[in-house]
Amino acid sequence: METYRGWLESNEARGPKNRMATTKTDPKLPLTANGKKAKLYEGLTREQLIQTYRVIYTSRRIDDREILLKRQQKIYFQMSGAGHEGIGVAAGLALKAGYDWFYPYYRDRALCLALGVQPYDMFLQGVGAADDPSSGGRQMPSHWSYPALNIVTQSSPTGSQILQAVGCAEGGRYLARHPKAAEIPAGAADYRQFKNVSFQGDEVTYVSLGDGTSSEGEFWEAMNAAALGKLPVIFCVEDNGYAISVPVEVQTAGGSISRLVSGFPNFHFEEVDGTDPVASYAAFSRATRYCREGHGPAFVHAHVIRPYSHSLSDDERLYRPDAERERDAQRDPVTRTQMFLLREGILDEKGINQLEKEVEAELQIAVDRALEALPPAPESILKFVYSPDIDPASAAFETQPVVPEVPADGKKPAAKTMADLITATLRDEMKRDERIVIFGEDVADCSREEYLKRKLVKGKGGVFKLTFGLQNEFGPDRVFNAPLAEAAIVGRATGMATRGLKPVVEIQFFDYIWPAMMQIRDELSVIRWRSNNGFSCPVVIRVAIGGYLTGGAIYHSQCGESVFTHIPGLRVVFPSNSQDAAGLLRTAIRCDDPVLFLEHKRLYRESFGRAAYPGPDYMIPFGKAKIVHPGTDLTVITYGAVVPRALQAAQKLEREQGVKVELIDLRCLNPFDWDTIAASVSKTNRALVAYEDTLSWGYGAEIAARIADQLFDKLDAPVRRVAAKDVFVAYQPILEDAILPQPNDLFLAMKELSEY
Ligand SMILES: Cc1ncc(C[n+]2csc(CCOP(=O)(O)OP(=O)(O)O)c2C)c(N)n1
Ligand SMILES: [Mg+2]
Repeated sequence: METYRGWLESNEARGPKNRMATTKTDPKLPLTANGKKAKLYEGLTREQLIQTYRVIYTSRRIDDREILLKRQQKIYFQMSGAGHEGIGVAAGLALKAGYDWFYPYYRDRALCLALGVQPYDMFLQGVGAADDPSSGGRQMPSHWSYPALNIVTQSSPTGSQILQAVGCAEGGRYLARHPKAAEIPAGAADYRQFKNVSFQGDEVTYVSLGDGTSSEGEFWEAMNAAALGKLPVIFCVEDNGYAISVPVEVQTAGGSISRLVSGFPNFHFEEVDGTDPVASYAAFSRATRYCREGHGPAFVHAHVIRPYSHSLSDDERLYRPDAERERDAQRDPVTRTQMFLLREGILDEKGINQLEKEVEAELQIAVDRALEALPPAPESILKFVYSPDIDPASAAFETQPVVPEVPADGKKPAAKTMADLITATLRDEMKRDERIVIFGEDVADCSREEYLKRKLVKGKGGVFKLTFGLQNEFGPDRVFNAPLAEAAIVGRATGMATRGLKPVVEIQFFDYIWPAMMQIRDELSVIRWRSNNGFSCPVVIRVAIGGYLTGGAIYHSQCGESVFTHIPGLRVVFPSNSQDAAGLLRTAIRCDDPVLFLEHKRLYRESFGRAAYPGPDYMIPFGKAKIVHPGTDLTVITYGAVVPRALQAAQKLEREQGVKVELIDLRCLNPFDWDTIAASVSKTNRALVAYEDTLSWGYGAEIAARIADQLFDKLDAPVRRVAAKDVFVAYQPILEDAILPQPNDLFLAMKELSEY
C-alpha cells in the first residue's frame, strides 16, 4: 500500500512518464521577446511569477490576520487555505474569471484571490457584515460566492459541490447547442425574466475537494457523470494527506486517489506537487486545454500541505509527530516560491521585502475597514428564502381553464387521467420554453436512439410512462436517462439551474429520494438564501409518492412530505386530481423557486378527478386550497389520495346522519392556504386533519397546532387527526389496509367529532 510518505519517496522512482510534475523536471527554454532574452517558466512571465508570489503571500497573511482576529473575538470562525496556495494560484492563472465557472472548496483562498476577490471582501465574511458579497453575513468565512466572477456559492457539507459542477458544465454545453434557449422571449411572464444566462461555448468548470472528500459517494457519481458526458470539468483533489485527523491511507484504498480513478474513461489525468505553483500551473494548463478543446473532463491530483491544522478548533500535534510536520514545512509554498524568485533572480531580497510590505499595508487597511462594516439587520433574515421577483401564490398564476366548448369532432372533450394531463403539461411547457430539460431514471423513450429511429421499439418514457413520447418529440438533448443515482439527479439539476436552465427531473419513487436528501436539504433549497440572492436554482423535482397499491409494501408506498415541508426555501405541491396537477405543475415550472412536485401513484390513472386538458396556459397559484365538498358542521383538511377517501366518508355521513362536512383539499403544502382553513373552521367550529403519512410528527401536526393556537376561541371540539399507523406499509393487502387510513376510519372520526 502506498502511503502519503511512500508517495513522496516513490515519486522520484516513478520514472519520467509518471513522475509528478515539478519545475525542476519541466523548465521551458529561454525565448526571445522584444529582442531581449526572456525566460518563461511553463509559460509564465516574470511579472506573472511576481504576481503569483503576491497572491500566495496575501493568502497566507489573510489567514494569519483572521487567526488573530478570531483570537481577539472579532470574527467568529476561521478556516485556512495555508499550504494550498500553490495549486490555487495556478488554477486561477490557467482559468478565466467570469468566463469559466468555479466550485471551489474552503481551502481555495488563493484561487479566489487570483480570480479577483479582494482581501477586504474576505474580511467582510469573517466579521459577518451586511456587505459581505458572498452571503451578507449568512455563511461562515471561506464559503466563497462571487456571481460576477462565476464563483458559485459554496456550502459546508464536504463534496456536495461536485455534482453541481458537473451540472454547471452540462448547462454550458446545452446552451451552446441551444443558443435560443438563452434568450428571454418578449412577454415571458415567468422565471426567465429574472434569470439571465450566459455561455461561452468553451468554458470549463473547476471543482475542488480534499483527499478525505474523495470518499464521499457523490464524488464518484460526479466522476461517472462527467466521464459519461465527456464534460469540461476539472476535478482538483487537494491532497494534504489528512481529513481532520484521518490520514489518507485510512481514507483511500491504496493511499492514492490518482490510482483509484485512473480507470475512468475520457479523462485527462495530472498528479502534481501542489505546493509548487509553476509545476501546478503547467498541470492546470494542460488540464484546461484538454477540457476547453472538448475532449472530456480532467483530474488534477495536487499534493499539498496543511501547516495550520484542520481549523482553529483542531490541534494536529495530537495526531501528527513533529518530524512529519517539519517535513511538510520544507515544502511550504510561501517559502518555496520566495526562494524560487530569489534563485531565478526575478526578485531580490529588497524586492521581496517591498512586496510583502505593500501586502501588509493593504491588509491593514482592509481589516480596519471590515471591522467598521455594519452587520446585517435582524429584520432581513427572511429575505431571499424564496424568489423576491416572482410570487407563485400571486394572482399572476391564476388563469382559467380553456376547454373548447364544441371541439372539432363535435364530441365532448374526453376526461383525462392525472397521468395524461401531467404529460400534456410537460409537453406544452417544453414547446414554450427551450430551457426545460427532463432527466431521471428511465424517463427517456429509449437511450439507444437508433432503435427509435428505425422504429424497432415504441419507447418507454418512465416506469409510469408520464414522459412517454417526449424524447421522440424534443430530442435526446432535452429528455434523457440518468445513471441510477438520485443525488446526481438533483445535484446535476441544481448546477444546470444555476446556469439558467429549468430542469424538471424525476425521482422514480419517493422511497428512493433519500440519497438526494443532502442535495435537497443542504443545497437546492438554500442556495438563494445563503448567497444573499447571488444565485438561484429553480429546479422542479417530480416524485411518484404514496401507497394504497395493494402490494406496494415498505419501499413503494412511502409518504413523508412533512420532511420536505420542514425545509425553508422549498415549495411542496401535492395534487389530488388531473386538472389541479396540470395547473400546479405549470406554476411549478414557470415560477422561480425549487419545487417538490408530489404525484400520487394511486391517483395517476384513477377514475376520480379526471378532467379535460385545461389548456396550455392553465395555472393554479400555490397555497390556494380547494373546497371539494362544502359544509357547515365539520371541517376536514386533507390532500393527495386521502381526498377521494375523505369525500366518500363525508358523503356517507351526510347521507346517513345529515352531517355536512366541509372538505378542503390543500393541493399545495408549502405554502398552504391558512385563510381557507381559518374561514372554514370559524364557520364549522370543528376540525379534522387527515393524511396518508404516519400519524406522529406528520404534516397534520402542524395544521392542528396552528388551529389550536389561532382558532382556539372558535373550537367546539378538540382538533383530531386521522393518519397512517406509526409503522411502515406492509405488503399483504390486509396489513396495508390496517396501516393506511381507510374511508371507514375517516367516517368514524368525522362522526365522532361531529357528535362531540
Ligand atoms: C458531509 C460532511 N461530513 C463531515 C463534515 C465535517 N468535516 C469538515 S472538513 C472535514 C475533513 C475534510 O477533509 P478533506 O476533504 O481531506 O479536506 P481538507 O480539510 O483536508 O482540505 C470533515 C470531516 C462535513 N463538513 N461534511
Ligand atoms: Mg485533506
